Order: sequence, then structure tokens, then C-alpha cells
Amino acid sequence: MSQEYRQMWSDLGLNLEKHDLLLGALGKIYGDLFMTQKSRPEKMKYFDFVISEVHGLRIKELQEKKKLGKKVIGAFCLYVPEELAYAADTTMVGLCGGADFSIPDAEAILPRNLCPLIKSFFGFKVGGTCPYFQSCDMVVGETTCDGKKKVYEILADYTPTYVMEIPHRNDTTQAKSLWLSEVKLFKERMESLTGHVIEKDALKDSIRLINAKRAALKRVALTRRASPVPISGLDALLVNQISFYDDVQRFTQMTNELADELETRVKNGVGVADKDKSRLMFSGCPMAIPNWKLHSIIESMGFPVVAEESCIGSRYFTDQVEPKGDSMDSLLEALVERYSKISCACFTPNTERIDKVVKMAKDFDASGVVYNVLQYCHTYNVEAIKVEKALKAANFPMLKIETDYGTEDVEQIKTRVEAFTEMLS
Ligand code: BJ8
Repeated sequence: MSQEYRQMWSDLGLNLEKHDLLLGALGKIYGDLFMTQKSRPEKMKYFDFVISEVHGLRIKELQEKKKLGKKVIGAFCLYVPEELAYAADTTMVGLCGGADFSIPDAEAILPRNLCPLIKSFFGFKVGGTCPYFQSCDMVVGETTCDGKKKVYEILADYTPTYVMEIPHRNDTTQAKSLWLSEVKLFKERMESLTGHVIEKDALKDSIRLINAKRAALKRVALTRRASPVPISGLDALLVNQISFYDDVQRFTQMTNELADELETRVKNGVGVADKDKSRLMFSGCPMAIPNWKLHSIIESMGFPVVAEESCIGSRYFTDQVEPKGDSMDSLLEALVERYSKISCACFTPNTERIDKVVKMAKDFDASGVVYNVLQYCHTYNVEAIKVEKALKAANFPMLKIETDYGTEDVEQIKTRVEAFTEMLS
């Protein structure tokens, strides 16, 4: 891939030397973790292909759109309503960072004791190693956690940045009305960026487009309730990660094809893990690509991960946008309704999330829950106390792991998972 796309990367202003190192490291890790899995679904070949071309063909597609005058928008959070971006004829890509690689570039500017996800995306921008970031005409941040919202102020020095104010409650009329005005402002921002007025029909089409993508992801997720589980947690996580980058229609089609295969596997009792092994569910901070750390540790020990209560997981695809009327106002209100159901730990109180975690553990027949906290993420870390209490009351043991993207604690995590699963069995 490298030679073919070198001119494009250079035109995008990438640091080619560093970028070569990144691609080399990623290729090796991907081969070791994904291609060595046993009994993988055939349809995962498409997702392997996407990764093999993640900085190549997909970036070329985005550049071709840009040549036609279309804009690319980057986002870091599920609260940015992508339906409005697509209704304005732009493409939205996820920019959260899941790599240790870019963190030294971030730490040259930002404090070290900051969440790795934030340092990773910031490092990709300042180090010039992410072609998605370089392709963006505008990035959209949001007032969720303190770390992110303050870093967007710094990021604005490097790239055009727009920040949405997200209320931290979803149970008051004031919050809903603030949210609606923010969604309207975002619509206006999209219109001024692109020069397109967002028409009602275009928004209805993009709601259908994104609803279909979410429905396909949900189909895949539901097959994981079966025993034996028909797909590894690692592969399911990868599909969710790719959903933030790929062309929406193509991704939906390929994910539905994967779901067809998985449903057949379930009927035929075909799985990827031993039926007697403890089934682990994930909950907590998002695992942005290429953060495969905890899934790979757990599954290399033979324990299947069967669900992710995470933004790279159920929080993204569970709810659909369901307009109650045909007017623009009804469509925008439906967006607010749907987006306010995403139970991020930035909300207070957040009892809905706690109820959802317990319900999910039951629905997916989990033996226990692994709660993932990215280092310095206070919201998910503190909320773990309530989650653990509720899970315990429902007889689900929980193991909280606080970690970053480094490899220094891998052996220690293995030991903790081993003790946890011994206790489960
Ligand atoms: S809706 S989870 S995508 S904010 S892990 S950066 S919270 S310190 S990513 Fe998130 Fe939107 Fe919420 Fe989801 Fe901060 Fe925590 Fe880091 Fe986080």
C-alpha cells in the first residue's frame, strides 16, 4: 500500500517517516491478533480488507469527494448528530485515538496525566500521522468530559474546530431545550460550511441511512447472545470500530452479510469459543481503534467477550431516530430524543446507564463483567462504584481494570483476569 499512496499522504501533509513506522507497527499487531484467530466468519474478510486499506483506499475515496467540493467532518463523540452532517452532503469520520504511538507527540504539549484517548487523538493531529484528521475540513468537539473540552480549545490552534454544548442531564426540560438549540446551531454550522440548506427530505434520507447502519450492527450484536458465541469479541469490536470510518452504505451491506452468516452459525451451533468457558461482558470507556488491548488479553486466555456496553458498542447502535411527525422541527426533536438516550458517564444522575448494564449482562448471559477505565477518566471510574453495586445485587461479579494503551501492565492484567475467571467458574 505504501508506495501507491505516498503522493496522496505527502499532499495531505503527513509526516511520512513517522507514518511509515505507524503502518508497519499496525500491520504486525493486526496480523498477530486477528489473523491467528480460529474459526473466523468468512465475511470478516471484508473488514480485514478495510483495515489493510485504512490509510489508503478509504482516504483516496475521501479525497475524491473533496475534489467534487464535498466536505469531510471529524468527530470525537457519539453526541454529534451525524444525520445532519450527511444531510448536508458531507462525510463524517470518527477521530478518537486508540494508539499509544501518537501519545509522545501529545505529551510534548499536553499534561501527561490525561486520558490516553484524548492524548492519542491530539498526538495524531500535532504529529501529522492521521490521514483522516488531515482530510477534515472541520472537526466537531463537545462539552462532555473536562479533558476533552479543554483540549478542543488547544486543538482549535491546529484545525478548524466547532464545539457543541452537551447538557449533563437528560431528564429536565431545560436540558432538552438546550440540546435542541445546540442541534439547530449545528445544522446552521453545517449549512454555512457547505453552502447547502438542509432540506427536510435530505434529513429524512440521512436518518434512514444511519438507522440502517445501526440496525445492521445490532443484528451482529444480538447473535452474540448465543452459546457458543458465533464471533469473537475482538472481531465484533473491530466491526464497531470500522463503522466510524467506512462508507455508510457499503458498511451496512457488508455488516448485514456478516449478520446473515452469524445467524446461520447460531442455527448450526458453530462458535468460536468453548461453550463451558465463562462469558465476559465489557462495560465502560470506549475502545477507539486500534485499542484491542483488553479484548485480546481476555480472548487469548480462551474467554469469549460477548458484548460491549460502550460507545464503540451498544451505546452507538441500540437506539434509532424515530420521528413522530414530518416537519423539520419533528425531525430535529427526534434527533434530540435519540441522542439523549446515550448514557455517557458524563451525565448526572445516570441511573439509566446502570440499569442498562445490568439488563445487558442478563440478556447476554454474561458470567461476569469487565469494567474498563481508561487512566484518568474520572467519570467512568467513579461511576464504576454504582455499576458494581447494581451488578452485585443481580449476582454478576465485576472486575474493574484501569489501564492505558501501553503494554507494561499486560502480565498483571492477565493475572487479574485469571483470578477473576477462576472465581466465576
Ligand atoms: S458519549 S464516552 S464518546 S464522551 S474515556 S475522553 S469520557 S476521560 S470518550 Fe466519550 Fe462521547 Fe461519552 Fe461516548 Fe473523557 Fe473518559 Fe477519556 Fe472519554
